[in-house]
Amino acid sequence: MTQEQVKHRVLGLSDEQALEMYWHILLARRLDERMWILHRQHEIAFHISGIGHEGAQVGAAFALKKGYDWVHPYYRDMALVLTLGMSPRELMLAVYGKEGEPSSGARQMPAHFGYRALKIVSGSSPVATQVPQAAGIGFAIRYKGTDEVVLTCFGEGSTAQGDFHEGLNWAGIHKLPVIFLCQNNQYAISTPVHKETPVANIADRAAAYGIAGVLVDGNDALEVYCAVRDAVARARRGEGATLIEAKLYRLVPHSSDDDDRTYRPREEVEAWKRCCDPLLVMRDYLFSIGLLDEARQQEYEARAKHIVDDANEFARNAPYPPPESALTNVWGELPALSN
Ligand SMILES: Cc1ncc(C[n+]2csc(CCOP(=O)(O)OP(=O)(O)O)c2C)c(N)n1
Ligand SMILES: [Mg+2]
Repeated sequence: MTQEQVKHRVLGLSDEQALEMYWHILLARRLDERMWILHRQHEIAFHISGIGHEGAQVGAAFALKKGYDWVHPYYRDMALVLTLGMSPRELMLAVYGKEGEPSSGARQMPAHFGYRALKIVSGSSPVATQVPQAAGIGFAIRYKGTDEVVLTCFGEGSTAQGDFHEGLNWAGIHKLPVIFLCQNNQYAISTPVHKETPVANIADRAAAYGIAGVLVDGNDALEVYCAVRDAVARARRGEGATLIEAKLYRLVPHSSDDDDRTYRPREEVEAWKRCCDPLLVMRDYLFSIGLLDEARQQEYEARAKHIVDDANEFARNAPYPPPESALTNVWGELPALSN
């Protein structure tokens, strides 16, 4: 392989950027794993995990201008928001429900990521509501005449919701600068993909709305980077929206409160872990081109452990919001409370 044939360089990414991608995948994974442990230790109430999705999310984040473009994520997007600039301490505050958590001041469930300075818009719990809202942000961008774009994410099950179709229709009619990133992890909780939709590929649905549809290997951060980068370029040129389907696999249960042994065989999960874990895909790639070696890998692991330990300590010791602040930012003017 010549230097020019090295995949990330062909895509215009430096060696440092490729390593940085791997670092974010690794850090998100270790942070996520710690949250599972904290849940099992009864330290936190709930966790919904992005394990298996990190490659797609980190690849997408690298294709955006951080703090300039808008992002309307969904609950699995911890690796995405981490790469965009939310800190492990902030993310840990959220799962503990502690004061200073940036998404909602600990009023929302965790994983409803929001961050005003990074233009990350917090979502609602009903799935796919972010899709028409992202189209609305796209409409506002067109109205203002800037070259910002908006990225929104959702699962393949969410494409059965009316909101998905309305959002894409609107984006298609008005040629809006929106990137719709579907993270197809094969399941909507216990429902397998063939019972969610009659089409083979979610990306095929784009044609019905007159927008570009792209199917990509969601386990490969570089492939997703490439697809999102091209979609961003189209959107900035005024050529409208793109629906990207990143095929991947949820390597863990739906949430801390789900037991996936009741609906999918262990062999299936193990097979996906072996072939397609995005952390290993990126690691193998970097080893194969000599950018990563065992010593550096160990150094990264130690650094990730240190950061996760620090975030955990910080959040565990942080105070809860005072009870009397429960209605802050809920009412413009506090109504009189009757007994
Ligand atoms: C409108 C609505 N229906 C049902 C739910 C309950 N629910 C939460 S997550 C989820 C699965 C969504 O699956 P998918 O869109 O594939 O995303 P994934 O969780 O697999 O990433 C469901 C049914 C909900 N939050 N909102
Ligand atoms: Mg799904």
